[in-house]
Amino acid sequence: MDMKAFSLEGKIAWITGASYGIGFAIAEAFHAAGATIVFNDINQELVDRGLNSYAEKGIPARGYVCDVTDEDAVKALVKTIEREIGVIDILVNNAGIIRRIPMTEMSAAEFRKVIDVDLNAPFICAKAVIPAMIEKGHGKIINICSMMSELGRETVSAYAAAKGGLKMLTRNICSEYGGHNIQCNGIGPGYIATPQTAPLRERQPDGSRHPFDQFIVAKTPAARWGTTDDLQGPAVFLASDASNFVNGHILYVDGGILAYIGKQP
Ligand code: NAP
Ligand code: GCO
Repeated sequence: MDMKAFSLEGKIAWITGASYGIGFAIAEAFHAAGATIVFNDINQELVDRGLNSYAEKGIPARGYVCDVTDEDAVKALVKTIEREIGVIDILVNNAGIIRRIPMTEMSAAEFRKVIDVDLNAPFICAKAVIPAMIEKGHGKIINICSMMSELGRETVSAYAAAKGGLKMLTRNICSEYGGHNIQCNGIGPGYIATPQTAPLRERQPDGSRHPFDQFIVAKTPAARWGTTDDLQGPAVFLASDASNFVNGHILYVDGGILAYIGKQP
């Protein structure tokens, strides 16, 4: 096999919400594999923070302010990227939010907000890049799903509904555009140590570990939280020609959580 199939040399990758965390780690890996990195985030402060972090790693990334729920802004950004850099070969729908609120206490507005960022926005971004991908003859779309694409738990009804929907949007983009040599797959991270999950790992006042932290380690056959680095290899694979016949698949990168019934009490 020609290992160049894993290379992203000459590809342009747009990773949404990639100033830090999972998106940043994926961008870092794409750069190492040869891609040109473009990212956006919700405000200038985050974009500047991202640009500094990329510069520190020697990655010449281009960063833009864009709210991915705003269809006009997304369309304008895609046009700008096409004009200033070139046609996007790889889109990673990474931007996301979570609200941990018991369902009966959650307002419809709060529920809608999560659906808007975690489900409607990937639709908006994918829709904006697909026409040029069709014209170019290929494209890769990677949707960042979740354990909550498969599982539920207390307080995350909106997030689970959105990430479950994102799994099916992934399969539908594959179904609708696979014939144009566009592969749309998902990555389902397990519990990854990022600011998003920091509240679940906070030390207790007596210095002991958060009960949820202990629960997750017990529920994960790998017996640890994931790191953002754990997602890099899978992301490069799904962005590269090595996965050209993988389509509509959700690759769970979870240390085995979904395979495991849990420890007998
Ligand atoms: P994150 O806090 O979810 O980072 C996502 C980034 O997206 C942040 O910079 C965020 O800005 C930005 N963002 C939010 N709304 C946006 C919008 N409307 N337009 C543009 N950007 C927006 O951190 P993460 O943990 O790295 O998560 C990345 C993705 O992985 C998310 O989709 C998340 O649901 C998913 N995920 C995370 C885990 C985990 O364990 N950490 C596991 C599975 C899946 P702000 O900082 O202002 O919010
Ligand atoms: C939670 C977590 C999650 C994770 C992740 C799991 O409160 O249960 O925040 O939902 O972030 O998406 O894959």
